[in-house]
Amino acid sequence: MEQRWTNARIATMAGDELGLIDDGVVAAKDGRIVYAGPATGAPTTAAKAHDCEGRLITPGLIDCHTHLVHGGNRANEWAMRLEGASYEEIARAGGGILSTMRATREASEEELVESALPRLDALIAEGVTTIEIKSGYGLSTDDELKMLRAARALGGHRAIRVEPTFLGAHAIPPEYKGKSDTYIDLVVCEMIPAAAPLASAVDAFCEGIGFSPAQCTRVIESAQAHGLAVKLHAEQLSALHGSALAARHGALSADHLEHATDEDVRAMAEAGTVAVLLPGAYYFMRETKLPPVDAMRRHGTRIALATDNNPGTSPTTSLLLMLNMGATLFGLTVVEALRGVTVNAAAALGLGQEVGTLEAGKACDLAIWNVSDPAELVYRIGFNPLHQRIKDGQ
Ligand code: DI6
Ligand code: FE
Repeated sequence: MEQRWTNARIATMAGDELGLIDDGVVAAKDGRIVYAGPATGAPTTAAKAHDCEGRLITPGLIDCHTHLVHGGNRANEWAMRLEGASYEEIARAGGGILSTMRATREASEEELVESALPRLDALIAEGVTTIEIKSGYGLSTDDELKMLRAARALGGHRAIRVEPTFLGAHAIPPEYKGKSDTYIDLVVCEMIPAAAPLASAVDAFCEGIGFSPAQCTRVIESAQAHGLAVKLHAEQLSALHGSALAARHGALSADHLEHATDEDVRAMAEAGTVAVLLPGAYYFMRETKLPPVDAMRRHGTRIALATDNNPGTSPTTSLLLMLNMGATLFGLTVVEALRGVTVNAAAALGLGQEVGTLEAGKACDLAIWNVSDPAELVYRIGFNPLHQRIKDGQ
C-alpha cells in the first residue's frame, strides 16, 4: 500500500543537523519509506496524498531508556526524601529498588502489562513509536523473565516497537544480601542464558549502591557470549568509570553520566558508544553535578535523551518534557535535543538502520506536529503539539 504525506516541513535528521526540508514529501510503500525529500523530486504515484498543511514532520520519537514495566510506585519514599532522607539511605534500609522488587514479584505478568499500559499510552500520545523497556525489578530468574515477557507483550497491545533489555544486575535481592558475587554468578550463569531469547540487550547498574566495574564486566562478557548488545547505567552518583568500561566493550550506550570524566567521554566517542542523558532523574533527584556535555561535544560523543521512566528516580512519561529539560538543565541545543530522541536514540538501541531518520528504506514511523519551527518542540514545558503519529505507515 502506497502513502504520501505532502505540503510539510520535514526534519529528516539525516546528516549532522535536523535535515530540514521546507516543502517536503514523505512517501511510503508497505510501511517503509521510499522517499523523503523536496516535493520537486518526489516520485509520482497514485497513492492518496495526506496534505499536512505546512505542519512539521519528524521521525517517530524514540524513548531509549525506560523501566516502564514495574509494580507499585514509590510516592511514599519520595515523601520521605522531601523530609530529608536520602535515596541511598532508603536503599540501604531495604527500600528503593527492593521496594519495587517486592511489588513486581507480587504482580502477575498480566498485572504488569495492565499497569504499564497507561504509562505507555502517555508516551504514545507524544509521538513515541519505539521504546526500550528494561527488566530489573524481579531480581530472580522467573521474575526477570516475567518482566521481559510483559515488556514484549506491550508491543502486542499497542502499535509500538519494543526493545527489551535485561537488567538483572540492578540491585542485590534480599536472599543474596552480603553475597553480591554469588548473585552475579546467578545473573551470569542462569539469568542471562534464560533471558537471551527475550531480550535485545543487557544492562547493569555500575554504582557504589549497585555493582562494581569487575562485576559489571562479568555481566557484559556473559551478554556478549550470548549475542546480546550491551548498555550500562554509569556515572550516575559517582565516577567508577563504568562508561569507559562500556565503551571498551563496544556497548551501544552508557546512561546517566553526570559524573563522567573527560577520559570516559573520549573513550565513548572513539567506540561510538552513545551517551544517554536522563534529565528526569537529575531533576527528580535534585542532583547538582551536570553531565559533561561540552566534553561530549569536543570529543564527538553522540548524545541521546530519554525519560528513564521508573518509580524511584524519574516517574515521568513525557519525552517532550525531557527535550525541554535536556536543553534547560543540561544546555543542549535544539538540534542536539531533537537528534537525542530520534537518530541518536536509535543508535543507542542498535536500530540505526531501521528507525530514527526519515530516509528511504527505513520504517515509516512519523510524528506530525502542529508546529512549523522544530524549536517549538523543545521550547514548551508540558505542552503536547502532536497532530498525528504514524507507525509503519499506519
Ligand atoms: N538508576 C536509576 O536512576 C534507576 N535505576 C538505576 O540504576 C532507579 C531505579 C529505582 O530507584 O527504582
Ligand atoms: Fe535507568
